[in-house]
Amino acid sequence: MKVRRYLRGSGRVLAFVFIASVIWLLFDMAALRMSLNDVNSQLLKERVIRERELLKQKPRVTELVKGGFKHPVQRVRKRWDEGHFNVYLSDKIPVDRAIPDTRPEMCAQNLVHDDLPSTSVIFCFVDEVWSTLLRSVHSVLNRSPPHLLKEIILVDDFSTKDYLKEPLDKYMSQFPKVKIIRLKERQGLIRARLAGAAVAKGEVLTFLDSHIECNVGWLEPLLERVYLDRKKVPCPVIEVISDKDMSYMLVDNFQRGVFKWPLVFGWSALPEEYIKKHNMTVADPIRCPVMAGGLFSIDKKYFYELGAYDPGLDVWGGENMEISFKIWMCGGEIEIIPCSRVGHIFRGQNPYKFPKDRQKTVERNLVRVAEVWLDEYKDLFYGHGYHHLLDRKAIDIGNLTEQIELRKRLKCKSFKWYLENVYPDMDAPLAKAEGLVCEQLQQLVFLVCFCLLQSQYSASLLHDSGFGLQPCDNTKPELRWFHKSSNSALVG
Ligand SMILES: *[C@@H]1O[C@H](CO)[C@@H](O)[C@H](O)[C@H]1NC(C)=O
Ligand SMILES: *[C@@H]1O[C@H](CO)[C@@H](O)[C@H](O)[C@H]1NC(C)=O
Ligand SMILES: [Mn+2]
Repeated sequence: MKVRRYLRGSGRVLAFVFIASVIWLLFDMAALRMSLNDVNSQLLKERVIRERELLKQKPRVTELVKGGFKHPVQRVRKRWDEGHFNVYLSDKIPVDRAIPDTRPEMCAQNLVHDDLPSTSVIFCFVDEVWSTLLRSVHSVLNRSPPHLLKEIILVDDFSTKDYLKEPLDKYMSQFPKVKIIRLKERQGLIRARLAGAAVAKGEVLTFLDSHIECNVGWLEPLLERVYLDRKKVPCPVIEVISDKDMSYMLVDNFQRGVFKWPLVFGWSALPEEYIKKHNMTVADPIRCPVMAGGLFSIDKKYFYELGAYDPGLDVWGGENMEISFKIWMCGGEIEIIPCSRVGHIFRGQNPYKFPKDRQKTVERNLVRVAEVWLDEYKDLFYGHGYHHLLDRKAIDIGNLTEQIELRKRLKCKSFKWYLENVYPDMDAPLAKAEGLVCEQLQQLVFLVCFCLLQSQYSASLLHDSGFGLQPCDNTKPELRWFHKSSNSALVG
């Protein structure tokens, strides 16, 4: 009896000790885990800061796509050309991987209306890499509130890869929201988007590139802006997925899309004074003179009111200029929404074939944009080395009547208004060249009229000295002027 009681007693003690140590162990593990989390988030933060520093030193995107190739792995190299990024690595990474939530801190607390419009997400692709296409789709499925995501429309612009046919149909059939449209011949990005928009059922169209990853909470802030004003066209911040190691990298704050002559898209930070004057925080929407073009949301009805894209534009190029000028000049606004973030693989070059001569197609598109939207400023466009495009016998830009009518019908404002109100820090000198040789004027602020006439031109224009001055006239090859900041030679 005594022994048993003793045993029971010691059993109790043992049990107590056991339970106590289990509790202690659990406590210890929790503490360890917390500190690990701390270390992890600290590491992430440090990495993000380091990457931000790195990016600051570099021009935003160019350096990233130029940088040397460092993986000596044969297999990586072999598969690089399939997409002009690390396809081998991309195939190894889960299609629904986690990425760091890079939003400014206050974004997570932002409230949105509970009756936001729904959206159709439209991906256009041609011969996209399997794993990146899937990762793009999964990121939308996983990080969009289901009630706001009406559907995902995949527009296959006549891809040649077999895996994008039945295997893609089969894979996507497990997601009722995903629809696939196949174009019968290669149409190019612009017409592929129009084909996607034509079947979209959501109230808002959201266009995305097919090698992206949407970040946490990417959709709500975009739809909130459209909800507040249907003429707002919000774009997410485009972050960088490294083409070499697929890591997700931050970009600088306060970046917006701009253009330089002759209508070349680029990024530039908001001027410091502007940020101060408007008390802007890193989470505030940023007015954006030109959208990059790949990623944006737009009210569907408004998109069609604006005439969608000029259907005369071909394949790719200039369409972001066209829709940007159209939106701003015809009463809308383009914004970059820092609380909405989407990573994008910037590739060194397009992996797929351009159906026509790439340079010629883009130039032709830009001429259409310049002729319809730039008013008197189109001289600046041509003056920056595009003078050869004035020769309408050499380049057929198509019929502009409908686009010009559209601009009248929508009562759109002038390009001068756009420059003054939307992009006031742009250099756009409207010093109309009047036959003055003004070579001594430095910089790009003034137009240089260079219409020195030499003796091969009609003698009546010449003075005794063998050269003469004439008002510049862009319609005559010998009297065209060139912009001094342009890289092209001053003599045409
Ligand atoms: C910015 O903040 C200052 C003080 O914090 C205030 O006086 C000023 O009115 C604000 N400006 C704007 C445009 O909100
Ligand atoms: C251009 O299009 C308009 C209307 O679409 C048409 O009336 C006009 O004849 C066309 N011009 C040419 C040169 O084809
Ligand atoms: Mn892209």
